[in-house]
Amino acid sequence: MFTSDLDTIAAVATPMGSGGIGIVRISGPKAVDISKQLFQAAHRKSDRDPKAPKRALKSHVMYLGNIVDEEQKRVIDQVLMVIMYAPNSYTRENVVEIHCHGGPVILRAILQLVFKCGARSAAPGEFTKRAYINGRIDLSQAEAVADMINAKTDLALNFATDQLIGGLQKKANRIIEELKQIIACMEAGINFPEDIDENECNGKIAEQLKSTCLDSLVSLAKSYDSGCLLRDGVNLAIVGRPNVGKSSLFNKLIDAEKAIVTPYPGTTRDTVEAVYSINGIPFQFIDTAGLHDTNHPIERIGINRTRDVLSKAHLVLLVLEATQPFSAEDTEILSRIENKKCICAINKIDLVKERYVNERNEFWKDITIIDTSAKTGYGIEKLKKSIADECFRDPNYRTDSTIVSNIRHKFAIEEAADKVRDAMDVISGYSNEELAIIDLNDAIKALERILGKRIDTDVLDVIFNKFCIGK
Ligand SMILES: Nc1nc2c(ncn2[C@@H]2O[C@H](COP(=O)(O)OP(=O)(O)O)[C@@H](O)[C@H]2O)c(=O)[nH]1
Ligand SMILES: [Mg+2]
Repeated sequence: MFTSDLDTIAAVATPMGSGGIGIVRISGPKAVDISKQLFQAAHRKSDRDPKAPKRALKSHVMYLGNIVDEEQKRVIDQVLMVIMYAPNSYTRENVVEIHCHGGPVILRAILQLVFKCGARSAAPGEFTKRAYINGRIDLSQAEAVADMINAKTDLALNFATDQLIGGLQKKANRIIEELKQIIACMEAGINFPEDIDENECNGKIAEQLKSTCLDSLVSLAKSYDSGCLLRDGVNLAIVGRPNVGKSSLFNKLIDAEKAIVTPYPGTTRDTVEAVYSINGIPFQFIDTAGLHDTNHPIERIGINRTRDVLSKAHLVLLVLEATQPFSAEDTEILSRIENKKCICAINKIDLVKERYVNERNEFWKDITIIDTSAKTGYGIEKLKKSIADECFRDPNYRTDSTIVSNIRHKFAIEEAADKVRDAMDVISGYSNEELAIIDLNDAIKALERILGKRIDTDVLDVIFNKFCIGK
């Protein structure tokens, strides 16, 4: 049976507020012994008679009983308790879960008792770290657990779940296998040169490296931009001249009357923010005071804030007014957007039969323009769709594909891709094949780091410190 020489850890696994139930989790060699010290099963005579020998509780069965502090002769709570014997548990160690009533005082009291019986407080993510150390999951899967817990939308959850069930692991392992086979083939060429037509073989190897390894690595690395936006959300700043309807559109986009709207220019003094998801993508919409020049001291502060917001924005919604021609002021605003991704809404379309915006310079050729009316709701759904599409223009992006959303994975994949490119250069230059094999082995090592092989303990600490306690 699997044994671990690690000590025994415990933590509250549920949030520390009030709730229907709360769970104290214990993992390690002393977990079962601790459970015997503090748990008295309700329907077992042996537990009620302290002199009777205690029979072992079955694995993965919930038992009703009391948590008793023997020293103080006090029942703390009536609970359900389950033991999961190693290796059939989350950590692959003996794990005990005490499902008590969900109050912070109860949870704290039970946890203190567990500590008194011999466990120590778990560090953030330590249960998952043990699952990784004890070989139940690889590092990419452990990281996915944190992403799942922190997922802000269904879509972000989908990608994290894909990683947890081994999506990235399978891709990395497939490429590692391909690389190993190619290395074996090249080594055969070195050892038995007379059996192999070198030109033909080199051509085939370069081709194979590109199609089975490099292309996949490049597209995985590219998915990182989308992955980050999905995980952390997209900052979208709404800018435009005063009174064009920025705040009105903001309210429409988030389906709430959050920003103040009046007919008076300069109403929005400070930035107003709201989180709202479109097609499963979390957006942080930011209504701004605009970017125009003003002598009003309060408005000027708001406009400075707009500049900060703009610098952090992933996407800009430029609002123009359909009743007015494109002006020098709009050109000025455009120049401040610089090279950010941008969508344009021509608002107040309800007031005109035909809109302006004739001046299509270079800037406009890539910009999606949507006619809207914040007053009637015209074009709002189309605008939402364009906003979501703009973030994920990459044709490789599909909702069922594996997406890299972790910078550690991205760096490892890029390093592997660089090494494969180096090897391809060596092969096509007919130089020393052994050098190419070294490059390909380095590519394998980089990919294995994603799965947690040969990884520094410092890196592990950084990864698991981001988890919550009890996970
Ligand atoms: N007719 C019409 N009026 C609008 C529309 N959008 C906003 N307004 C009005 O325009 C004025 C300025 O709107 P506001 O959202 O405060 O503009 P902001 O200064 O750009 O934030 C208000 O009186 C709004 O009711 C629209 O699509 N059609
Ligand atoms: Mg406003």
